[in-house]
Amino acid sequence: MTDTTKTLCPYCGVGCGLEVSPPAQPGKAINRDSQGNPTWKVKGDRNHPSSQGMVCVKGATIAEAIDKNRLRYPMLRDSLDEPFRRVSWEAAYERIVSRMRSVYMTQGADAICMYGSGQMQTEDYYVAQKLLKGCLGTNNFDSNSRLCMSSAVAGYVQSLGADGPPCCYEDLDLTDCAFIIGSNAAECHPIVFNRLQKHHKKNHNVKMIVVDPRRTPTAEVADLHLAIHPGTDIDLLNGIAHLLLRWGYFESEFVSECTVNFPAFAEVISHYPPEVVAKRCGISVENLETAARYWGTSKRVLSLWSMGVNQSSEGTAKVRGIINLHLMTGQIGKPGCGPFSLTGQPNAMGGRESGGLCNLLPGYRHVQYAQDRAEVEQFWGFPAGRISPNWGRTAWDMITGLETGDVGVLWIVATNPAVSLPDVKRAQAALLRSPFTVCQDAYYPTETAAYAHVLLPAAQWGEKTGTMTNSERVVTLCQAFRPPVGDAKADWEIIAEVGRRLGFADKFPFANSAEVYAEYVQLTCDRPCDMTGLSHAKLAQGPIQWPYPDTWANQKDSRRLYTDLRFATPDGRARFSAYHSRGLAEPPNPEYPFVLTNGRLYGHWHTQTRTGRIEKIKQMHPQPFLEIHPRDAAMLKIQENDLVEVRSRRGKAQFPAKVTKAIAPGTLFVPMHWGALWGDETEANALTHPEHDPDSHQPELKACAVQLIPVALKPSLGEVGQKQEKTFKHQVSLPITP
Ligand SMILES: Nc1nc2c(c(=O)[nH]1)N[C@H]1C(S)=C(S)[C@@H](COP(=O)(O)OP(=O)(O)OC[C@H]3O[C@@H](n4cnc5c(=O)[nH]c(N)nc54)[C@H](O)[C@@H]3O)O[C@H]1N2
Ligand SMILES: Nc1nc2c(c(=O)[nH]1)N[C@H]1C(S)=C(S)[C@@H](COP(=O)(O)OP(=O)(O)OC[C@H]3O[C@@H](n4cnc5c(=O)[nH]c(N)nc54)[C@H](O)[C@@H]3O)O[C@H]1N2
Ligand code: SF4
Ligand SMILES: [Mo]
Repeated sequence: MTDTTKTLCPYCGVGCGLEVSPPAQPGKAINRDSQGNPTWKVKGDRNHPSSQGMVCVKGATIAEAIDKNRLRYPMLRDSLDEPFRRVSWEAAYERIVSRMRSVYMTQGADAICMYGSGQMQTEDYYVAQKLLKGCLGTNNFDSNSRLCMSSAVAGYVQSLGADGPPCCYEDLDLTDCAFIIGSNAAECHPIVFNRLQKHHKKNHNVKMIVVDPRRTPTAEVADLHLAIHPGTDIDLLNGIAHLLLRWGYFESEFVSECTVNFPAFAEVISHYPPEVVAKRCGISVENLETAARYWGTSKRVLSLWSMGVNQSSEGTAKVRGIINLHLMTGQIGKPGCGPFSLTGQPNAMGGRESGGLCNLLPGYRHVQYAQDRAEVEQFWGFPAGRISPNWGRTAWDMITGLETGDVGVLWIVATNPAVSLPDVKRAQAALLRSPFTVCQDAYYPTETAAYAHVLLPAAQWGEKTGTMTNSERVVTLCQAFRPPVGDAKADWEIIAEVGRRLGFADKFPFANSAEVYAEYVQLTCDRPCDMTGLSHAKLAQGPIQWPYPDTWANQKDSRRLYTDLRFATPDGRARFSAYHSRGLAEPPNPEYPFVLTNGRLYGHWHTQTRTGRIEKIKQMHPQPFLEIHPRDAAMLKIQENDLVEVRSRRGKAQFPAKVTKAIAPGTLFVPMHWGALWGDETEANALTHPEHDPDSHQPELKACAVQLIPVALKPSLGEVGQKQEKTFKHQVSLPITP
């Protein structure tokens, strides 16, 4: 085979296009990985509009992970103390269907939950929504986007009337000022960041502001780094607004014609004079004024944000605070400016479009609106009233539901909650009590597999064809280039088959994912995310940005939303929000005097299921660490590389110290990537708490109060976190090659 297949990088929401070709090609040397093994050749797709041929280390090395430690066959056990045994699909389906039926009969539909992920393709998401929300009549489908983008969704919906980032990557080349808040784009969205940095370097009057408690590689290159205390973003945003108003940087015509609620906002920001704000945020008045001046004097300000904003108990208010600044300065709906959330996962956007959260329905609809429910019920052919008007269980509510016995089936797809949920020791204890957990993953072992009764092997990237939407609303067809390993199947196929066996054969007639997509896009008709003009056949010719209604013969200009300055609200006006700052849910105190934050490193992806198996990346990031300011380190007599125990009210973990001025005094940072399989007591989430935002229900993963204890006589440093995979008590060894 010599064919090159076009697809998308399966990691981050930048959504870089890739070209993949087989290891052996006529006339060429066999392509090999760093270990000398033949491997698929992956390079950037120059024709992809979003990335133009660029890739980062994760995209470039992805092929090295696709055959290692794969889950190849369905596996089953009756209880968690038993070893798994390999079974047929027939037996696995039979077990799942009979359990779902009995739980449905005895506890009701709301005892059944599916926990999915922004790494599912849109087709997978859609079939899952139809099964849970339509066939079963429970809204208990939530995804890890609850931990990721849900505050951005709530903020966009409340301020602009609909979800959907209004900007595009071209704005990175056109802006006069990039306002990067709570995002370490240099490590987490590298190709977006490179593009911005190029523009910044070339144009000396272009400004870059970074708001982050750490001096990250992103902050390193900024003109202005505001190292605010964690959780003081609303003070800062209101403080910038205060100065803009005071100095007259204010688009009164736009505000009066295109927005509502400005008076309430003006009242709130009157309480945020620079002296008060600077003190609360831990920055100088001068720097605060510089930020406001950059905002006021730049024609086009582009805000970029990610988890430092969203993962907060006031995440929605932070997002709306960013949007407020764009509204008061009229910086929206035009080239080079606007509020632009950087999506985390490759298809978190597709998940939002297809209704993949417990409060959403396909086509940017909401479970609480009667008309939205009625439209979907009718389209799916269910009687009126089938879709519940209530939010289903959020990711964390599934955990508390296991604790109370209200959850009888938990079906986990493409996420590793035994590492990634907050207060993960509590989450693990709840999973241990689960009467029936299905874990559908591409890899084995994962930390979550240890809590499963059934393991279902998922075909992963490159083994199934489906679509994903990136941060700038570009939809890419991710084409299969090889068959699934072992008995693995595409996620949508597995979910549809369970649906058929539960008695809904007529609802899942799909022969392939193109048919699933063709049905799904109809539900976007006349919605803000209208993509009725898209199909697999059309996307096979190249990626397309939405909106893309079928009334468009060819791509029109979908680069920016709201260019007519009419918003998706009933009256067409955007809404100012008026929030006072509430601060952290768990502020430091004398007993727990430090604020611990956490996040990502350039090479690793989340819980390391892939990147932990790639040599180059392991060498890049050999072990976890704790960033601590020299002053705090001196106070506690901690030296570089000393092992330190970090304790919160919920748990503890240990890390070698990295003494650095990149972190502010009083704040600490650890990476999130080291779960139980990759280290001893190196789980960031053993420390975090589940307190969440009241609107988005997104937990405040980014901050908790901790104390530090230097560990004197612990194992030598080299052993910490460097460990390769541990084996579970009852792990079966699975063959690596078929
Ligand atoms: N290399 C890599 N890239 C990834 C991923 C990965 O696992 N690895 N994951 C992808 C996913 S799913 C996501 S969601 C994104 C996340 O992308 P980012 O949000 O950029 O990544 P994080 O490192 O989680 O957090 C960003 C920053 O928030 C800062 N922060 C903490 N508290 C606060 C606060 O109170 N205010 C402000 N302003 N900042 C604060 C932290 O110091 C940190 O530097 O990355 C995506 N890209
Ligand atoms: N402390 C702390 N915790 C966090 C965060 C943080 O910043 N700090 N960030 C949160 C955020 S933003 C996110 S997005 C989450 C991420 O957390 P997770 O979603 O738990 O992390 P991943 O490692 O990406 O897990 C994805 C799983 O899907 C599997 N997989 C890959 N492809 C497929 C497929 O096609 N089908 C199936 N069925 N499985 C597949 C992988 O093998 C892997 O096990 O973590 C959250 N948790
Ligand atoms: S920037 Fe994101 S999408 Fe692009 S190659 Fe890197 S991980 Fe993949
Ligand atoms: Mo994320």
